[in-house]
Amino acid sequence: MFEAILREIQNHGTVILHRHSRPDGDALGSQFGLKYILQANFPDKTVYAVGDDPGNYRFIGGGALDEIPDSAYEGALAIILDSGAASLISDERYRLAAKTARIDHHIFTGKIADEEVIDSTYESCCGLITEFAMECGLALPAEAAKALYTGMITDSGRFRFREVSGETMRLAGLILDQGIDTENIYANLYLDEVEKLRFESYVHRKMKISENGVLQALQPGKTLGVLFRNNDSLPALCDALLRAGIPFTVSRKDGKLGKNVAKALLGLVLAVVPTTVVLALLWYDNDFTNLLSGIFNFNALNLFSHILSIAIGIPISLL
Ligand SMILES: [Mn+2]
Repeated sequence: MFEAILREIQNHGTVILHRHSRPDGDALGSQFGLKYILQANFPDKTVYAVGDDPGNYRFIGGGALDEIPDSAYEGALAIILDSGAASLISDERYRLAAKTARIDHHIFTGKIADEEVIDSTYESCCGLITEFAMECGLALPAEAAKALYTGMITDSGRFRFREVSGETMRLAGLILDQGIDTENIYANLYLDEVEKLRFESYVHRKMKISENGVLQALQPGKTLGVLFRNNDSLPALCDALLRAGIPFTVSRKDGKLGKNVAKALLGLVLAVVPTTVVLALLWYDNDFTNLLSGIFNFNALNLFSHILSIAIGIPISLL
């Protein structure tokens, strides 16, 4: 299924590899896996891997993304990996390339590149890249195997997801045959999961079992909001909740709106009560009006407008 893409690779001196922004293990694994495969099998070609910061997955490919000028795209082939939509692709300069190709395992929603291999039966894009190497009879260097295996692990939830098929494991088996240090990969992957541990401990502390043995819902309050704001591991956190069997909703506002409404109401009460008292006195008691006019040198109308603006201003400023 990769004949057309292989032909394009053979026909171009420069190949530039793109993947989706905010990359996960599969995006970087397929990008660097393919980079090392191409470098090992086509030593005369220039191969670049471009895109935004690899974040926690820096260990894949040593985090060494290439900084290239626009001119590098002249006459080049750009290959887009693990990207289901054009808007997700990191570095939109792939459009400058003479020819584009895409290899992806997301559900097809529209053509992006000139040549495409899209197969959503593959659990990871790394699985597709492994298939590409096998089908085209290309050598699979150990560093490529390591990158590809990492993507297979992360996109399959460490091979735990229901969708993991015999094919997933056969491809993983081919990768393992290249002699990679899986312990090192797992050690790197678990490094970024401190936030997840913290979250899980929060869930364990908060969860309650009802009389009927039903796990009660956790109220996602401030703690959840803080965790979500401070890290990118939303999928991991949801995964932890799902595994704990806890129903949940995610709100961006953390109930902030409710708090503001309460504050405004309080302000209104604080402002309206004294205002009403003063206005009532002004209305019914001429002595009071004269007294205030004497002290502040205000006439009643002036004073009334001042009090009114304060009464309206306080609740508005609290909103
Ligand atoms: Mn993927």
